[in-house]
Amino acid sequence: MRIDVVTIFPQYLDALRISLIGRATGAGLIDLHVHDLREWTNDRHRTVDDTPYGGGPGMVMSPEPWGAALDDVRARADAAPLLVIPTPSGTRFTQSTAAAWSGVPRLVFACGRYEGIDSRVAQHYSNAPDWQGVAEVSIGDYVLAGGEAAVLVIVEALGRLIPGVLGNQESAADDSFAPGAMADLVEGPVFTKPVNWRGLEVPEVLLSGHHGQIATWRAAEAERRTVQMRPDLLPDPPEA
Ligand code: 6GU
Repeated sequence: MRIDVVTIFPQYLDALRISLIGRATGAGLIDLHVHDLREWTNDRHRTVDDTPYGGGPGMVMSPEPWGAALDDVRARADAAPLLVIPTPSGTRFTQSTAAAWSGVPRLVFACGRYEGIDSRVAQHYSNAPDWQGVAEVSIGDYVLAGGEAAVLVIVEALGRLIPGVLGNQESAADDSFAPGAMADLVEGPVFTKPVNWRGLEVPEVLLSGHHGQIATWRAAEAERRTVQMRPDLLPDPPEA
């Protein structure tokens, strides 16, 4: 998979060069390219924003540098990309979005700052030939200062679902929210050695070697933990 990220803070994305995603990039499973939006400005101050039409606080990112950057980045590989624009006003990015995008050959991320990117950028690329469309997504109901932290989240979530990125030791099959039996449940508690730590014992069943009983216990714990921590995930959620 090829991933391009356009941002005014390229160093913010350095975190993608370490840990699991860094290893996947080193192994050739992810081809990561980070670009500085200001390289597509022409003025002495490398301006990327302007005041909002209609008035109001803050600044809006101008469409011109974005159009120039995205056209250029598009041309650097053959595959038509999906353009992802992280924004608190987007549709929710979920585990199923991550699973779907883990199979997309090419993603381009446009990181907005300030009050966001002029809306015509999303409009233009959603109808542009040589693009697979535009996804405006939010990672949750809070406001970040820019899209960069959201891109770290999104790339880590989808990257670990690319075949070969996780070893067998770290299978994604029984993650919280994984499709199948555990869909819409969070994972239950986990334990390792020692069997007694500060007077707290590991549940007996986990020491029993009874795989059937262990699976039943884990399913019940996932259910219990979901009720306790995430009642909104249950079929009939109580009013928030
Ligand atoms: Cl994707 N971007 C920004 N700036 N804030 C957010 C967000 C994204 N998701 C939640 N808050």
